[in-house]
Amino acid sequence: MDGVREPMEHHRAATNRGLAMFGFAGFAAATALFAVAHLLSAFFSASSSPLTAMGSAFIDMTPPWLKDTVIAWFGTNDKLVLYLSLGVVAAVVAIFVGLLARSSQASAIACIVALGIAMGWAVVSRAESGPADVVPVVVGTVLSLLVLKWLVRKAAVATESAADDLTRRAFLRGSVLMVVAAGVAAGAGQALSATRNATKALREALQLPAAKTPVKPLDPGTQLDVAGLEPFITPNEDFYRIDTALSVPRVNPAQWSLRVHGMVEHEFTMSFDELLAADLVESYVTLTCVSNPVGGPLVGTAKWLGYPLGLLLERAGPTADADMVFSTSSDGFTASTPLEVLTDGRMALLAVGMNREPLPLQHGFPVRMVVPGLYGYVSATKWVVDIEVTRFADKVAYWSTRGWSDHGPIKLASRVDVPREQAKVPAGEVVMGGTAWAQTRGISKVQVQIDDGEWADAELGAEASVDTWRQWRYLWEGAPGGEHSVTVRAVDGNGEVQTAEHAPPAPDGSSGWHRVDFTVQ
Ligand SMILES: Nc1nc2c(c(=O)[nH]1)N[C@H]1C(S)=C(S)[C@@H](COP(=O)(O)O)O[C@H]1N2
Ligand SMILES: [Mo]
Repeated sequence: MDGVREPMEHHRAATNRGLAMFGFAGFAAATALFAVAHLLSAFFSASSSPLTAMGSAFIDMTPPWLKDTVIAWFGTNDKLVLYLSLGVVAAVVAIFVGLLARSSQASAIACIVALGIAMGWAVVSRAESGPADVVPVVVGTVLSLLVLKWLVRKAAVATESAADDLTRRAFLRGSVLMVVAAGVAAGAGQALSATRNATKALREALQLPAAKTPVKPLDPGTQLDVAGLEPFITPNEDFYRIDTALSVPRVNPAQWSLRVHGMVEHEFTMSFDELLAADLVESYVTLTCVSNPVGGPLVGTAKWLGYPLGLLLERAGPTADADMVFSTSSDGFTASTPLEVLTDGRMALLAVGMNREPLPLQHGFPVRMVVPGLYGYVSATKWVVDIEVTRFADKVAYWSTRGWSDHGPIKLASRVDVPREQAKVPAGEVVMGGTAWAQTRGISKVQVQIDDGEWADAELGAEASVDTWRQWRYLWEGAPGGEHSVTVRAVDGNGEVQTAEHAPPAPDGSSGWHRVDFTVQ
């Protein structure tokens, strides 16, 4: 009696098969969510993967006795046990949501959205997460909704009474495809995070050599005593970051090398060890972004450790008709730096250290360029791997092909940090302060103007070098109540007065005086 069944039995088998299909649709949707979120998390903080975040949240909520029991039973496999348990719970929930979708898609969608919110919450509540770290969970959740909708439709068709093997196979093919694709995504995410973490660990383990030529200790007078003034040395974690990299390049120092070539007598390639073994120097340099608006924050000062680019080029021996150094980063960014700037004796560096640490990953680990006096886009190539000596007539760098000037000397600028825009300050003595920069020329004077009054000289902080900014302070005694403004302008080491003429950042840097409006109460 093969192939012939009683109608009731047949009905029951079909129902069971239907349940299995809907359950599997839920499972596949959940797999898509975790896998895609895990893949994307490689580009965000480590805890942006929902599995990691939920695991960490779970560990934090576990009572000590349970933690001790798990560790006693499973030893160092405790994390594996945690992930497996989470996986089983997630699978059960996912199957339940799939079954729910059979009778009510709306309830299933509501469940997934609620779970997405819970996972997003687990992610952002981790100490090391920022708001952007929810992106993987959000994308994963949206994707899993689409997968569920798609597979539930297929399952519905396959469980109709008129359904045949063809529709059932279509469902099977679709869901297996989803799970396999999810596996591939999760594996890729795992591999990506592993290289990321490996680079982080390599950086943390790296011991930079001391400078052969240390810079003289900073004069304490470089830092003026004004509450709210940006510090003279910008801490690495507060240093502005500008680059075209969607995800921070991960360069293994052991695999890093710099190729120096082009219009030179001797081409050569340098390894990271060779660079560290060279005579390194230190210097304080203020970096500035060409996109910094008047009064803006895209400027910072660090103590850099590196090898002079002038010596590197001397070793290569540029030919007489070369006039430009074209540097390329591991991710394809390029900058054109005038050759003359790199050989005129200023402290242009192939830098490995920033404020006594290896370069942070987002600031160019393991090697970047730092050139005093030029905006970053024509000089400060991070993750630099290639230096070609060439001519402006022959090559155009990344931002210059997009309308920015191919030369980028930093313009004389000054800024009011205190009082802040729209601040309310008590009457009497108003303390004002800020900073001014004209790298390679230095700052010789800063003046402030209250409302439409006379320009008055501000007090200057000590000068660390002509390549750094210089702080200023001004006390306004007997300030009357009401609305006021302060405008600042600087004079550089050559006696040039900062221009009042307003220019936007494009194409070669902003200009104009910074003015702050505030109220004396
Ligand atoms: N590889 C790479 N290097 C780069 C850039 C970039 O986009 N990619 N941007 C440059 C620009 S425009 C600036 S202002 C500085 C900023 O350096 P920071 O992020 O360390 O402050 O890096 C420069 N170096
Ligand atoms: Mo920049």
